[in-house]
Amino acid sequence: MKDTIIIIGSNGQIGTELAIALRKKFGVSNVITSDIREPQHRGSDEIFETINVLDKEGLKKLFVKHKPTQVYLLAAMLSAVGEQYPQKAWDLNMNGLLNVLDLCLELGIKKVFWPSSIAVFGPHSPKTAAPQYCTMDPNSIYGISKLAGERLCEYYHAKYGLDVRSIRYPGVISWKTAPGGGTTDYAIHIFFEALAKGSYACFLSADTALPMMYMDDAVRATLQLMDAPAENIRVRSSYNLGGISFTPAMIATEIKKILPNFEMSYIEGDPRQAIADTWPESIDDEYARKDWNWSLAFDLPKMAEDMINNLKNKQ
Ligand code: AKB
Repeated sequence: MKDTIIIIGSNGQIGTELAIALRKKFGVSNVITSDIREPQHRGSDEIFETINVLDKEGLKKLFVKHKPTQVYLLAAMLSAVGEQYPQKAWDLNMNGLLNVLDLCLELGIKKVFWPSSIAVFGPHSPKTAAPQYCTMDPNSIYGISKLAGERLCEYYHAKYGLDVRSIRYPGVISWKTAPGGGTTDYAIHIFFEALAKGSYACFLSADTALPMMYMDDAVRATLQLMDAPAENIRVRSSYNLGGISFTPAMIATEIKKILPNFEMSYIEGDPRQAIADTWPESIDDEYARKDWNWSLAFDLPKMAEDMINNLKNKQ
């Protein structure tokens, strides 16, 4: 049977690039993108639908119209913006997921992708090589909603047999689409400002190490997970994905190797520091490696070089 895919939240940082990759793999007309607003650019043969994931009736009509075999739900409020609007973040992140899971059951849609995050870890989780299973006490509303979402995914799989798959993304770094209000966004802004101004004032301290990943790896991981045979998927909550662990000081050093005049400074007292301080510095992804042959392609130098080359070409 041919696959038809709906991506919800396709205008965002990850959605934009997943849509490109999925259209390449499944064919342009078999991938329907959707978001609460129209995209800025759209190919003439691309199918786009405006949808609010909280409008369950509208979502049902969308699913009935296109009869997807797979749904990718990427609409979410991220960690930094979530702290400004905790109730809205909870509503979007939880009820959006519940709407999709329930409609997939009702309409017989078998396969769902939903992203979790390193934000599910908390102050009592191991700081380094955080394992798949450990203490998890997130204290941002985003992290709390992602952890609850993971439990729902596992529940819908165990109770109803829904083939839900998920990844705990680290901070994802990319140049095509701006990030949407996360704590790890500094690692993207730094490249834009290095090229535009030659300097960057970082809102995290020089030694705050966090797990990060280049978009090419994040997209490849998502497709690999979704392609894996169902019997290989041992984790039905969400897979740890390690990526690269680095600090603002380390990424600044890397950028200086390519742009020697680059200057980095640090701003104290930003609320995103408190969120970052509760997240692990690095993640252990042995389950992803064993279950669906995951391996990372971009290290820090390779990622920095690719980011700068692509951003220069874009200018
Ligand atoms: C954020 O910083 O909120 C996101 C994430 C790590 O999930 N990039």
